[in-house]
Amino acid sequence: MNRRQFVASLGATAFAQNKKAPNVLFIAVDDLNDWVENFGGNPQSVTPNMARLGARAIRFQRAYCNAPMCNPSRASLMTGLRPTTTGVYNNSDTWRDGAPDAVTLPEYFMNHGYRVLGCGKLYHNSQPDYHAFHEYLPESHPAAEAKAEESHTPAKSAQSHFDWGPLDLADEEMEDYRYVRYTADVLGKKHAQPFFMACGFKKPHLPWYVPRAYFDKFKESDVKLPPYLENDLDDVPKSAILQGGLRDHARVTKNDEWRAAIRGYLAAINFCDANVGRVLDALDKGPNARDTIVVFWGDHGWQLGEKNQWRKFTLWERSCRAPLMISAPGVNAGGADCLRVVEFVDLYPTMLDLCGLPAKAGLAGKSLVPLLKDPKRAWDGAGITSDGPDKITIRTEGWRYGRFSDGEELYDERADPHEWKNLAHRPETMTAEQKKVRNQLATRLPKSESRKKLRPFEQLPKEEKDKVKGKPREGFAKG
Ligand SMILES: [Ca+2]
Ligand SMILES: [Ca+2]
Repeated sequence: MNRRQFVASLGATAFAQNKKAPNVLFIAVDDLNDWVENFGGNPQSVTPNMARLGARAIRFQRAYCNAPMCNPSRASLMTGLRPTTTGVYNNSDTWRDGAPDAVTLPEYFMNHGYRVLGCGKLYHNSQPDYHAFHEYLPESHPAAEAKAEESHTPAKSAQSHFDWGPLDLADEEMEDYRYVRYTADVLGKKHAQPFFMACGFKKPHLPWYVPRAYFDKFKESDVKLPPYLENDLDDVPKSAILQGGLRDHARVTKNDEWRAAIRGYLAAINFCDANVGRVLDALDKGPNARDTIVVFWGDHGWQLGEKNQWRKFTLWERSCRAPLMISAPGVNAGGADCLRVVEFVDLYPTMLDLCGLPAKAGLAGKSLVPLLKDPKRAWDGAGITSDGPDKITIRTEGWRYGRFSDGEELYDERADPHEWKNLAHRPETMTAEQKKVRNQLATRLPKSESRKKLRPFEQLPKEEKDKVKGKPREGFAKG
């Protein structure tokens, strides 16, 4: 079969009526937790455009990242391999060291006739795997945005990037707008080949500096605090606690800035929502609206004071749950919730299945296409999130079990959605049923956890760094 015939044969399963394989719009959002309309994380969050996408997508309400921070979460999603397999657990790890032979998701699409384009943050800073793209608009912080950030007055609790506040700047001057422009341009054109357009937005990652209009939509005094139990951490293993998160919380509460900080995150999410809306507008108005799959995901959750913790880096629901929506015209009409447990390693096989590409051996996840067709069907899913060897958690529909070097956790999610009562804190008080659940969940964890030492990326010599980064096949885009 020649290449043209091969491309024409793509999409045979899911898109039987269409002649061309479907395009893919792949939207990654940095540090967006479930404070998204229709995901229920915070009813005060304003995300009409994400909701607009949700109205035509299956909204995976129980989607879990496989690592609770940028680099390992994204490396895992893009390679389809678990952190326990690759040993990529930290932001500093050179992820290619852990997965030297992996063909990443964009590269697989490239190898199967797709035109693959990328912009913004798809991988953690400095390790973008450019060679998997025909063209790439790399991350770059506009001078006007940097200047506006400098003249901003820091919050009292500010510490390095942990800060928020309005910028007197137009949306068009913000970094994320560069990615809007590039993506909209691709979506607005007709393409000879099916395309895979990957767009990585950086807000709502810290610092929460966004144009003033977004702050003006939220009043600090109206902000509600998240569900909170003061002595919540008394019954958890010590290594489950993020010490830096405790320090953040002490600063924020001492300075009486809890509401102000939440307002900052809400504003940053609302800004991101506007950008998502612009991309959706470009898709809807352009020639690709009918045959483009949209996949939308946040790379992990975020804590804003729950359990006295801020940021991600922990193995509780707030940190592991992330929004995932898949709109697949022709497969489902969308506008429905899926309550089955899925995890980000499922995305790789799902995308191949949806686009009719040959299945790839050795991937950790399983295709979610059956759930896209019938979101209520039975599904024996589990979300496994790792934060290093001996720090791992597994989530099923009813339970979360965590295993640490210094203890265990078991939460009954139906009775205790905020994970306040660790049933495994005192094993002698566990019921027979709880012990049975714990044992069942423990057997579903990976049998081994990689302890391979990976080189810290920032310490590599320049030529090694450049090799890891690679180059786009046709060069960098300007914008
Ligand atoms: Ca992130
Ligand atoms: Ca507790």
